[in-house]
Amino acid sequence: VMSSKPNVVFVLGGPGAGKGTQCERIVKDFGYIHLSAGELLRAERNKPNSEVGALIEKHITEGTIVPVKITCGLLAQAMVETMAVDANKNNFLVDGFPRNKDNLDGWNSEMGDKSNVRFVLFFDCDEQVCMNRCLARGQAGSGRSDDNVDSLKKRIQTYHDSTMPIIDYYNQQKLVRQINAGRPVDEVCLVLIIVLYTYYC
Ligand code: UP5
Ligand code: MG
Repeated sequence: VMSSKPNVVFVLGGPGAGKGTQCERIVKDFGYIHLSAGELLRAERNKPNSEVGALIEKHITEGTIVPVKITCGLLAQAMVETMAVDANKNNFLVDGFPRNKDNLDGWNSEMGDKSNVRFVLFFDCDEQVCMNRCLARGQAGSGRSDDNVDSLKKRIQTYHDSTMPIIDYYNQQKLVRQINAGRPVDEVCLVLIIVLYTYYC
């Protein structure tokens, strides 16, 4: 049972925009818990007895989006477990979600009343830069089954067709904080810190 509602910051941007890298950099100083939807899905897929592991892996390699019931369930479970250990850990960076209308609707119906979505960080990055970063990561041995040209083309297409409309939706609600993510890691991080200070101070 949640003692108080979790505060949620959604982190969106194309594949390889640097969502995970930047989230890891700010967790400590801003007291966030980082939940990557993609990481939670990969962990579920890796469980030997998962009933949805094969389904998840198919979506990951095809660059398509896992049904919200699965993803939202994993996110909600992670938040409940975190807050059960320490009720003060109630500020979450939810990285890589919601990615499409199904995700958004599912979140709103399951979590709308049980969480406070504070704002959305949008890491804006040229798609060729995104592609090159993920390919380099694959070549360096990431082991990710979607760090190859075929999967990346599909991931970028899905991002265009399905995720950009979600960013537009939050933008209309004035909830989006946009960050130029094409710069080196340290520079992006500095801009991010300024954006967060502007919000919290
Ligand atoms: N790097 C990072 N920042 C850099 C910078 N400024 N300059 C130079 N290099 C930089 O970074 C990617 C790579 O780039 C790394 O090697 C990094 O060192 C370097 P990372 O921080 O990992 O970027 P990120 O945006 O997190 O990229 P990721 O590949 O994780 O993005 P995706 O959004 O594609 O992946 P995710 O894990 O979120 O999802 C994978 C799949 O899971 C999806 O395609 C989908 O099939 C499924 N999924 C769902 O179905 N539903 C969900 O809700 C979430 C995922
Ligand atoms: Mg990531």
